[in-house]
Amino acid sequence: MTQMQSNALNGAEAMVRLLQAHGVKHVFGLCGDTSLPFYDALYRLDHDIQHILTCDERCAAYMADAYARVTGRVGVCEGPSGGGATYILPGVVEANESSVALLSITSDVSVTSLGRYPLTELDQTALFRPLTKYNGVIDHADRLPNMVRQAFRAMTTGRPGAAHLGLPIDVQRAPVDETDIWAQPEFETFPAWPSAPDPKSIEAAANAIVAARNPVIVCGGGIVLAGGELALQAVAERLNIVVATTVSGQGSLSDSHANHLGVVGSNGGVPTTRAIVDAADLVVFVGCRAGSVTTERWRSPARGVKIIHIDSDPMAISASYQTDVAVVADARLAFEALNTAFDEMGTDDIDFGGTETVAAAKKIKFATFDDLAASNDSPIKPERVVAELNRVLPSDAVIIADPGTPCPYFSAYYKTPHAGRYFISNRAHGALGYSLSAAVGAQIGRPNSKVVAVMGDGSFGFTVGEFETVTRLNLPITFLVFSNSVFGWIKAGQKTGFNERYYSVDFNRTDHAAVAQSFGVKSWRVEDPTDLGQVLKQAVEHDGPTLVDVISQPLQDANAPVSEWIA
Ligand SMILES: Cc1ncc(C[n+]2csc(CCOP(=O)(O)OP(=O)(O)O)c2C)c(N)n1
Ligand SMILES: [Mg+2]
Repeated sequence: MTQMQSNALNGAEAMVRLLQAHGVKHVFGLCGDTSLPFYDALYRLDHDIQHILTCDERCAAYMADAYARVTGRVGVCEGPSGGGATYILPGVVEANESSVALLSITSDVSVTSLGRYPLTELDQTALFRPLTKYNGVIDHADRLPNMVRQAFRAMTTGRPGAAHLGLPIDVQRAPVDETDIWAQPEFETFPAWPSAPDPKSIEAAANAIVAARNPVIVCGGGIVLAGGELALQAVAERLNIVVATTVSGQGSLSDSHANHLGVVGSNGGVPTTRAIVDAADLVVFVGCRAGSVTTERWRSPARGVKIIHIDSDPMAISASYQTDVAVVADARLAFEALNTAFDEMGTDDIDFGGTETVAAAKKIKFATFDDLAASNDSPIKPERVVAELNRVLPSDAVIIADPGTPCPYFSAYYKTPHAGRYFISNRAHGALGYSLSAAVGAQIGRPNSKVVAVMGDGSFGFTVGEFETVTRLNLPITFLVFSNSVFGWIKAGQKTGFNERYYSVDFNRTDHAAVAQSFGVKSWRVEDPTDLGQVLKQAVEHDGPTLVDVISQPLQDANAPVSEWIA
């Protein structure tokens, strides 16, 4: 046992105090041997951090990720060395590549035991290196405070992202000077220290926009992350420009806004909305990587179209398209600067006819959707599910959509009445099994909102164990399963791209309602579409966790808003 100096905390206590100093209120995680001093510090010290015990470190990271997305605060997860560290990785990389501030703390074997085969030894620094913006195992207690601050600075500034800190058990026991416990207050939320654009780049962007014939703005996640919704709306309205979003960019404008075209790209886009991007002579990408899904494998927009790209991360700009005007800046500050530039230029005589274009495209898009949504066929069509949920959910509901049927269907057709963060999908890696646990983080971050997780039956199998956490905390989340007993997205790929050679994609039907019920989740199974509306209403209004198992049309047979199964 280390002898403590009088003005010293031990490393574990210092970690708790530093988290507290950075405004952390919730930590999601799972215990382990090497974490014991840290847990003991959480037990003994007086603080306002709530630890949420999970059933799997992967789920802890997904919870922290969704918590960060709905609160704008740093999400924190933790797990033990070895297996805990390897299990936590999927959530860390998802957050990092989705520009979400997430701190992953993993305890570690003692520094002094390295190389002598202590149980769970692993090179954790190497493990997390490609997944994080900041990463390090704290090899000496004196370095602990500064490394925590570095992690928070990296997560919250510039392009936000994930950090990993390894916390060896001997460092948890070693003394740390109390006077070194302090935090930079701006790092509680992200983006911190947002960067304003170079005025020359704004002038060039404003000139290029007013000179265009058919400009379209395509928003990635950057607008909502930066809180730039109102500034975007002002630009869109004053010039009457079409605004489209990526899957991650949903909420940049309200879905009911007349300039909002909706989601474009191969997952959630439809031919009529793609045609509008294809007709553009100028595309303004904002907070968007212009990756394969958004651009339909870099075909929409076509090469040669004039591009303005606004992003806080210069690495995203001109990665795929030669760019005419690059604006390296926070999306909110960039749009505020554009508004000022347009004020000075005077734009009263400019009208790009965006609302008319959007109205015409949406009429075509929703005509087909509305027909299918009214169908009383069984198995139940995904369109019917989206339409019924849209009817029963309150306007501030948060939807979390997994890959498979949920992501394209909710992206294309669910209408969120407000701008802001009301839709979440794990689009960086699209790993199955995100929404069930992400819903826990979202519900804890927004305790007064209705949170709904929509998943395929494949995703259900990945993280079903987390229902224990849900019922232990009695979170009033509604889970919806598209039960089609198939990895439908992949079967659709085999159908369209491999001449219907179906191979190893079908599986047994699970009684998801019975499984969830056994955890204590109030559950229903729905086979008849005419029952769906009233069951969903009951589920959504119940004051505890609920699940609705929908026997649904397999994705490969549906009229999915997907143009490329191999994204
Ligand atoms: C962890 C992980 N493994 C594999 C995949 C590849 N994948 C993408 S969609 C999909 C099928 C999804 O099946 P399900 O959840 O049942 O939804 P459905 O497509 O049937 O609606 C798979 C396997 C993935 N996204 N994530
Ligand atoms: Mg399925």
